[in-house]
Amino acid sequence: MTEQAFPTPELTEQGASAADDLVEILQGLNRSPKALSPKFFYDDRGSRLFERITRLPEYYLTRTELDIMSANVGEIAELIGPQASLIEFGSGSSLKTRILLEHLDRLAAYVPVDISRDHLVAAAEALAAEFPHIEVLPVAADFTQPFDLPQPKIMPLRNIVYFPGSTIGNFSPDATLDLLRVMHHEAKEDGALLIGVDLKKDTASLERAYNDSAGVTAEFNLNLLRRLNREFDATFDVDNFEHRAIYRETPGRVEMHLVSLRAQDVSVGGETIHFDAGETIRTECSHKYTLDEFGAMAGRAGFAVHSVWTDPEELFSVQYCLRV
Ligand code: SAH
Ligand code: AVI
Repeated sequence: MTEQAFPTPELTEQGASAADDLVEILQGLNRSPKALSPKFFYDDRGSRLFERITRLPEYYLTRTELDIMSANVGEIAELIGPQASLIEFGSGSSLKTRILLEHLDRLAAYVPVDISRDHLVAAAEALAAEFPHIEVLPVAADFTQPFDLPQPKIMPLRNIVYFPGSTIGNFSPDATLDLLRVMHHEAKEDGALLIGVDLKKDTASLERAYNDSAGVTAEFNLNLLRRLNREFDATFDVDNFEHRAIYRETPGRVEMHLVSLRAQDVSVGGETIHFDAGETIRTECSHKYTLDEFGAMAGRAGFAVHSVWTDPEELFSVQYCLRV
């Protein structure tokens, strides 16, 4: 095969403005109970902290999904077939994607979509250097908002939407359905979705995964306040808050909170926000599924689960879903 070297990846940028972000942040902090979208975790430092989380002994998700991908990539590549365009939502450092890029037959293009702009650019440049024969077309966008996909130079035979990491778990049931419908649309006719979904399990394992002994998840959570100080003119004293992660069996999700350790007033973008002692900001929900629950959700969005791969302990699943 002739190796074609593509130029340095050109970024397509479609992010919300800082002013829009501030409006959303203030809405979340004025709500009762207070809540912020987990998408605000991912500034450059947040993305780097997440990378450290993925290597923690307690955080079984990443290594289990990597093992599932490595064990089954031959079958996955067969199902995807030749000359597909691989569109990844929330690509981060594209770690798991490398397994696919090594095995997929004549990929038309790889389109990583992520809100963490600088981290995305660095990951896309590294991938383009490692895989010079694959066109890498990074898109910096909030994938919950409408965004356009760039046109690859090689016409894809089909679109494969890739959504690893169980990032789908970070959305409420309604938002999950909306997002799966966006993916259904982007997969187009004959397309498919390849998705990583974390599975329900005992409370102790789940709470350990989100309360690691080295305190990296706590710092990831608290970095949200540091980010608000850096970028949104906020005055959080980070020492006045602590990380909490608990699993709620109903509805089946790990919740991460930042707990105010005292009554305090904090200024954010010029507005005063009051915290009672013990009051929390919910910063993330990480929903866990049974295979049946996810299958039903995918079905409501117009997908049929074609193949499911899990690890021997059934901690995590990778699912290949066809458009119906
Ligand atoms: N796919 C990687 C990273 C998962 S971390 C893995 O499996 O390890 C979640 C990723 O989704 C981060 O890179 C974060 O920046 C991105 N992300 C979170 N919310 C997003 C949103 N609304 N729009 C675009 N990217 C988002
Ligand atoms: C990206 N997402 C799926 C991670 C999760 O497990 O919900 C983010 C994370 N939060 C704490 N640790 C990791």
